[in-house]
Amino acid sequence: DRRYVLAVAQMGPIARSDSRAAVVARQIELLREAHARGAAFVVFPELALTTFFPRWILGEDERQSFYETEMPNADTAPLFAEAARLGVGFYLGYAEIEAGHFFNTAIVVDRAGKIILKYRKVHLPGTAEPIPGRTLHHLEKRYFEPGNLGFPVARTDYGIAGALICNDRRWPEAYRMLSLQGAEVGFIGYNTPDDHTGDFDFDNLTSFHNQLSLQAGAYQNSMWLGAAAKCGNEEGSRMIGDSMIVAPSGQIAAQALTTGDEVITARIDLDMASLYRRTIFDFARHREPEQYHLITTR
Ligand code: ING
Repeated sequence: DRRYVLAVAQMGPIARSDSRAAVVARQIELLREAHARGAAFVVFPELALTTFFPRWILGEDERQSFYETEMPNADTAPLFAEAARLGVGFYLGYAEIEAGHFFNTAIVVDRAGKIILKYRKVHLPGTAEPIPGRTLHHLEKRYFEPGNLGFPVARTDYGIAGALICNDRRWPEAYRMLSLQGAEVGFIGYNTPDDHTGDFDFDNLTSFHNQLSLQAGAYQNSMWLGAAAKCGNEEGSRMIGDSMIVAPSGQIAAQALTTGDEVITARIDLDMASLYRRTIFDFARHREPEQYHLITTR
C-alpha cells in the first residue's frame, strides 16, 4: 500500500541552556502523539537538539558543546528506542562533528531504529564573519562546512525518500537532485528567523517565501514534502512556524497553527506523485538536459 500517515513534529524554542535530555523528552512526547494519530514517520526540525547557536559569536568551548560526535548517543538513544518500540521512522536534524569537520546534518531512521540515510546541508545561508551592527547573527558559514555527501536518496518503507535542510528548500537544484533520482517524498527541517536581512520589506515576506519555496519545490518535482520548523521566540530571535505537508500537486495537506511544539499529520498517497510524473513532469519525455549545461557549469 502506497499510503501512510506522515507526521511533522514542529518544535518551539530551545534555550541556550537546555539539556539534550530535556529536548529529547519533548521529542518523545511529540513522537508518541504522532504515533497515537497513526503516523508511520515523523519529521523533526533542523538542529533539533540545541538552540539555533549560529545566531551568536561563540567561544570555541561553547561552540563545540552544540555538536554531536556520534549518532545515536547517550542523549538520543531514548528517542531511537521509543521510535523503534512504536515502530515509527523519523528525520532528525543536528550539528555534527566528524574527524574535525563540522556539518549541519540530518538523518532518516527506519522503524527499527536504524539510520538509513544521512545528509549534510549543502546551502549555508548568511556569512562567516559577523555583520557589524547586528545583535543576532546568521553565522552558519562560520560554524559549518558545505555538505560532502551529495543529495542521497533511499528506497524506504516511506517511499523513495530524500532529505534537505532549511536553506536548501529555496534552491530548485536541491529538489531536482532528489527527483532526478526518483524521490517521491522529501523531509526538511528548518530554523527560519524573521530578521534575516534587516530589510523590512524582505523580512515581512519570510513566511510567504517559506510557503512559496515548499509548494514550488513539491509541484515542480512531483514530490510530497514534510517540512518541520523549530520556531517561536528562541533567545530573542523570532523564528517562523508554518510547518507543513505539501502534496505533489503543490496543495498544502496540513499546516501548523502555532509557533510551539505541535504535531501535524496527513494521510499521504505516494501514487499521487506518479500521476504528475506520468504527465506534466514526465522527465524522460519533456526535459532537455543538453540545453541546461549552464546550471552545472556556472
Ligand atoms: N535559515 C534560513 C532559511 O533559509 C533565511 C535563512 C531566513 C533565509 C529568512 C531567508 C529568509 O530558511 C536557515 N537555517 O537556513
